[in-house]
Amino acid sequence: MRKAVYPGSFDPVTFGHLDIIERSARMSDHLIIGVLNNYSKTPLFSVEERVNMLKSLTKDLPNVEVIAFGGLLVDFVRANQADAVIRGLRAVTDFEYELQIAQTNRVMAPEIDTVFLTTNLKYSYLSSSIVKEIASYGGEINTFVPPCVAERVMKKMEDRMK
Ligand code: COD
Repeated sequence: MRKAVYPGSFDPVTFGHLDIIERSARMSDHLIIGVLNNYSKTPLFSVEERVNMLKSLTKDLPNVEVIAFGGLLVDFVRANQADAVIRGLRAVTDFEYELQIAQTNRVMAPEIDTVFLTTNLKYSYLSSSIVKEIASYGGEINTFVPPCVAERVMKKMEDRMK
């Protein structure tokens, strides 16, 4: 792939996301991580915080760029002249949702293909929501996210209790 976009909420980024990022960076000349600025949801981290965490975690991958986006994914992909969207698949439950989004995007932008990477088995159960759920009860999350992310998640949870 020449230029690919890996979009997501990354609230927060997990080892599952990072595994997909490393693998897709190896498969593309240039990889853009598109971080959704979703005005209808209240994320744990602001879009700036999510972008900064991803920038710091991918600083050693020279062909990776991190950019926030709002609006339609296909518009973002077109604006950046990318030719493919990367998505991760964990289980059959992901498949139906992902297929619907991929088909819809393809109707809106036939020139853009979606490429699915299957999860690393180690992270097949892992999601940002699970990480937040565990952290909200004070559980240990270092197995699921890098230390710098774990620290920030725990700090957010503490601030919420105040
Ligand atoms: N292993 C492998 N892959 C994983 C793992 C894991 N453990 N965890 C997550 N992933 C994958 C997900 O399957 C997904 O492909 C990607 O990583 C990002 O995951 P999330 O949860 O951070 O991000 P999502 O799924 O909430 O992102 C949704 C989008 C931002 C892509 C979507 O809402 C979007 O495109 N919004 C813009 C509006 C639009 O264009 N909508 C589509 C029209 S139908």
